[in-house]
Amino acid sequence: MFLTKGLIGGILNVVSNFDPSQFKPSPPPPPRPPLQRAEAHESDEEKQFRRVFQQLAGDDLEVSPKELMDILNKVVSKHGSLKTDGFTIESCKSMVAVMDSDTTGKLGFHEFKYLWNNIKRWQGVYLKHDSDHSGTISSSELPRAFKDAGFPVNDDLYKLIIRRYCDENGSLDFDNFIGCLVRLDAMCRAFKTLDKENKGTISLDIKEWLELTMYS
Ligand SMILES: [Ca+2]
Ligand SMILES: [Ca+2]
Ligand SMILES: [Ca+2]
Repeated sequence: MFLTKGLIGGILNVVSNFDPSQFKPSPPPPPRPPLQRAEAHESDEEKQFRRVFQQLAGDDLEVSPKELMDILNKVVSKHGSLKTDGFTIESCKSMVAVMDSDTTGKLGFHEFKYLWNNIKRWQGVYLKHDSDHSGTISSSELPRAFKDAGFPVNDDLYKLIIRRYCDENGSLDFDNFIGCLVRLDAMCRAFKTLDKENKGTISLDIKEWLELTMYS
């Protein structure tokens, strides 16, 4: 499941104006002024994100599922508007698995940066579409939120997502919302990688199918 550089580049370009320094767990650095942020060079941003990454990843310079769980739970604990019962180790293992392009079992710098940019973007989508400020995305808020996140999925898939990710009241809390979108995004990218001629169909043998589904 190797990702094409162009695909990642295109997505990173869309979200390149976020400020990674805001995600340093402790102590939080002062936010940079908006003008400076807009004019920052891509290379500076990358350097700055690398410094943050080194702190989060530790000596092995890779983010394990446990490290990812601790980081995300630390971040969401500072956002009262994001309702969540916390990211579980299972959901973090799954996120690492679907993002782990080079199969190291952990997230390296580029894998983590891609995930982090998406989570930041989807956090904005979550807050924007929580119309009733309940702190969760209800099944009626879900279609617009997913469309805004870049995934206009059909009714059958919505029903399936609700069944799999929503609680008994039909609401999606923040960790489930992120877990669902990370998986949806990864599965779409996996499909596109396998659909080399862009035909809209792929052909897998049992070995390829199991490799794709068992590490996800
Ligand atoms: Ca580590
Ligand atoms: Ca990896
Ligand atoms: Ca809501």
